[in-house]
Amino acid sequence: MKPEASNPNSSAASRFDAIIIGAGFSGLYQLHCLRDRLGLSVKLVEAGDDLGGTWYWNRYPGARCDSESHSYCYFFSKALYEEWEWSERYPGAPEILRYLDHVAIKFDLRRDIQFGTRVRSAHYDVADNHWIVEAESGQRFRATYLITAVGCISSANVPEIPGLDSFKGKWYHTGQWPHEGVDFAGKRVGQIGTGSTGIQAAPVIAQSAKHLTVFQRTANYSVPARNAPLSAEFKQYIREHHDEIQEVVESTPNGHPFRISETRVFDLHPAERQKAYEAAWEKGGLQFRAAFQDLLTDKAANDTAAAFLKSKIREIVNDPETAKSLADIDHPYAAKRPPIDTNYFETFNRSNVTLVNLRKDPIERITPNGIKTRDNEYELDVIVFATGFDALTGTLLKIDIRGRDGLCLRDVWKAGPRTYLGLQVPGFPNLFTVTGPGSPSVLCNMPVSIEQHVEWITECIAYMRDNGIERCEAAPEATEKWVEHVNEAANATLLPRVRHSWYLGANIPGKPRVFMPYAGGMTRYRAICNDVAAKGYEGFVLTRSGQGADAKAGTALNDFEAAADISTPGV
Ligand code: NA7
Repeated sequence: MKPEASNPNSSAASRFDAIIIGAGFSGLYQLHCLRDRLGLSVKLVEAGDDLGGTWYWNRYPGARCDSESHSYCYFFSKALYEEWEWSERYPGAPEILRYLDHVAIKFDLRRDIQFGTRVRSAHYDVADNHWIVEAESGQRFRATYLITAVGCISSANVPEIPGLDSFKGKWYHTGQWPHEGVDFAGKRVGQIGTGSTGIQAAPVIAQSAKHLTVFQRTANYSVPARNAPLSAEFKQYIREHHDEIQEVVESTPNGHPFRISETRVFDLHPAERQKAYEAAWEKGGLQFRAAFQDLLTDKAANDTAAAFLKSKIREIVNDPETAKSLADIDHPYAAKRPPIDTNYFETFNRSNVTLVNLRKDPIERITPNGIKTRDNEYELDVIVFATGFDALTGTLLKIDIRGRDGLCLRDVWKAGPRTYLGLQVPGFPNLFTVTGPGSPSVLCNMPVSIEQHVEWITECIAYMRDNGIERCEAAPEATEKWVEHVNEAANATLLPRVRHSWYLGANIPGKPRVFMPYAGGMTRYRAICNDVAAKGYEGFVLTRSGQGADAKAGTALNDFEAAADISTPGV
């Protein structure tokens, strides 16, 4: 179908087969699949002025991906995989943007993307079986299928600390970083937050700031990333081993290009275990987690990793009080997102860096001149909020999404997100969510999760069109069962035990505490999704033109239980 002409000033809706929201990894591939494989008319709308998704916004100092570059990319095109050359073990934000630009050029994607278009609402019109998507500008689009590709960590969280308005200096959130950069030379900088972002940013900010004060609420583990330029041999290995690397990322639970050891912590004597941890520390990055199979399922096993990592902090950091605060970690290793770093703990040995332990001396307010804690006052020129995101649901719920019978997604998810496979929500026909809550998403190397979701959605839409199906909607029973399974998978790990985790929504005041990502592992999840599709989209209500619902809601229910052998870790 040919789209109607799109006039940004017209309130009449432009019609397409599909609207995609978001031009990051998900949206770009979804556009390619729907337009070039299925031949649909597609419009992709994006709030930013260019593509990149999370990498468009997150341009803070030190912004770098924690997945290794040869796995942080698309696998669907072998030619693309082989022609692109990564320069370092982990790709920095600018290199990822260059990669996505290359993808957009190679597949001629930009012509169907409208930038600078933030979606305000998406309402389902039952009579017409169309979604009406409205931008903040008032421009409207109509489409049969609506695919949200809005990212999991795209809604910046600036905490409500009293007095921010009175601050005379400048402040920035890492997730909304000015594209022209920030000059810290001669500045007294305060950084709030020590998650993955803060741990990347602090060492870089410290190099140019006059003084950096890091405000730490929850101490965090970190493993050296051991980033380095890729050798010519490794680049050649990447070029020549697309299939093998793809096989590994698609058959490991978290989508990374290395396998998790099958050894359990207590299979080894303490001295051998120490050697294994030392070797994993030397390898660096997220590979540390792969040292043992049971780190995320057995607390006693995890305690040994925690003790090792805390001892490393004490070894690296010279000042005993600072080391004590940095190593005072209250949660199991990797039960929150495990950061990796380049000289994070070493940064606290610099004479221009100070750590403030907010557990002992909490922030009271921001003043015109800086930050006032209970016992001290810190004079600052710049405040950097590395305070994370309203993750997984925040961006979706900012859009006024209404389904059948006026159902509002904000109401439906009041007590926490409920989805079928993280892909659909009952009451919202033909609305598909790429890496939505209830799918592995942030527990997996994102592009691997994304490719699986986008391909599944594409095949589902192809099936609908081949079979004269107008509407596809998650069935309530299948959704209930899936939510139960998501909880069961989470409870088989240590992850839900961390009370201050953003996986649980705990970083956002008032957000319901629900474990949002699927912790059963990408491999298991992929098998479940394939099985659902092979059985004619079990658990979805499919409606043919002029007919009633072809519901297959009941039949999938036992299958999760069969797939749900969660005795092997999924994270
Ligand atoms: P995170 O992991 O949510 O980290 C945010 C940090 O900010 C964390 O240390 C928080 O402490 C801290 N924080 C949040 N609010 C406050 C307030 N009000 N006061 C003091 N400290 C606060 O976000 P990141 O951006 O680091 O990482 C998100 C993902 O991006 C990451 O997993 C990667 O996938 C990329 P808390 O732990 O809540 O006590």
